[in-house]
Amino acid sequence: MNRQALLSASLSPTVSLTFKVPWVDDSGKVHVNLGYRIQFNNAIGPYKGGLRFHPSVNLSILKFLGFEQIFKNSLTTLPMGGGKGGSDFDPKGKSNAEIMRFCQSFMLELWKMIGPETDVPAGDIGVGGREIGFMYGMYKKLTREHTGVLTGKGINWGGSLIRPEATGFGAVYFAHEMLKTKNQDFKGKTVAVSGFGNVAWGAVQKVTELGGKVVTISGPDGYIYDPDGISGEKIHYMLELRSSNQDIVKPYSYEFPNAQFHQGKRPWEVKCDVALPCATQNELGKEDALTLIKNGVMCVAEGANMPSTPEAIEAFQEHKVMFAPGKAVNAGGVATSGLEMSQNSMKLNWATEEVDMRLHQIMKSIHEQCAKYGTQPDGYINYVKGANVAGFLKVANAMLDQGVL
Ligand code: NDP
Ligand code: 2IT
Repeated sequence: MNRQALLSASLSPTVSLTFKVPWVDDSGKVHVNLGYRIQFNNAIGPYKGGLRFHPSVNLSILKFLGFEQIFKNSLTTLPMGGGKGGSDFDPKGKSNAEIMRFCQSFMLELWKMIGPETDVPAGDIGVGGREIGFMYGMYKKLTREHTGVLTGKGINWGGSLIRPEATGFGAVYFAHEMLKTKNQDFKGKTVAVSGFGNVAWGAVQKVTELGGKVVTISGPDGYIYDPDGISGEKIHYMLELRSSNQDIVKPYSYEFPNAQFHQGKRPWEVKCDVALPCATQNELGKEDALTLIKNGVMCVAEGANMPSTPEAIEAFQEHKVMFAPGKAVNAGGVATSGLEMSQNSMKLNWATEEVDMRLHQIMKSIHEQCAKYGTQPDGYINYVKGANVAGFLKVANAMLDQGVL
């Protein structure tokens, strides 16, 4: 069989569906958004990946996210293929009832192509526990089945403990493994985090637990610099800000007067030892990378999907700064989704300690795989190469085993 032809055929998704999502707002006005689901590759398990609700969503963005998801899911060591989906719907400023009507309408189309052994969507930007609940309710009504078709479910109806924190916790476990290669840890380290969503929140919490000081968070309006560190009640306040559906971080600086708000700026100008971009794609460019390097950053670990531009990654690698890509660093989210699927199949719930222990173990194993395939003769670990090679090999071998499909 021509291996190259078979593998290059896989550069296109198996299925790429676009559908309309009509919904009615609280004033009775009808809106129509576009919904998408991309089923990219199911060589090693059912299609698996998040749903993103954000006005910037289009097929092109979902295709790159779905492609990355294939290799991320392979790295987790769990049997999950790659997919992604979402809508250009903007949840910002919408009422609870509007979000519910939108999610129900979205699922009225999506349900036909998903299932616990076929395709298992989850959350991403703009999709958290509330949205998963509304979509799950509609799926259940349409199919008359209570199954593990979505992950990120509520803890009382099939969800897993630790899933909300998992991406951020996993990212910090991975960064900790990176630091360990230099006989270092988080104690006493200054850490810059971007974003203030689901991933950023878990990362801030875990860095603080491990003895580091997080000094920044950010939103699309700018970033907060808090020299006293973002911990304790401040993390709870960050969650409150997030649940207000406003997507601005400025109010943090009114609540905690030592904190400064930097309008329209990114956190990468702050002096830090570790940088964790946790907001969105292309949020860290070459100039940001050079500023971080000048200020002595030693480790950059991507909590978000593709937040660093290719030029920024090149700069980190040229200067031998430890840099690891999202597909390795943020794989703890989907890995814990995989653990949720296992619990659903067995119809039981693991305790917090058990899920956290498994997550920690998976992140260590991903780090080992990256080091195995990415360590250069001079000892520098090229985590981008390591993650790509390790993730790809498993999928490619499975595809070759299964033939032309
Ligand atoms: P959330 O929706 O919880 O938070 C993302 C937040 O970042 C939004 O409030 C968004 O605001 C904000 N944001 C968008 N652009 C910027 C920007 N340029 N600067 C600062 N903030 C910005 O999403 P998540 O935390 O779930 O996702 C964050 C990233 O992590 C994404 O790249 C996602 O794909 C990735 N990820 C998420 C996983 C998960 O389990 N949730 C798993 C693995 C990766 P606004 O809406 O106004 O733009
Ligand atoms: O980008 C990602 O890995 C996610 N949004 C989580 C996907 C999942 O299926 O849990």
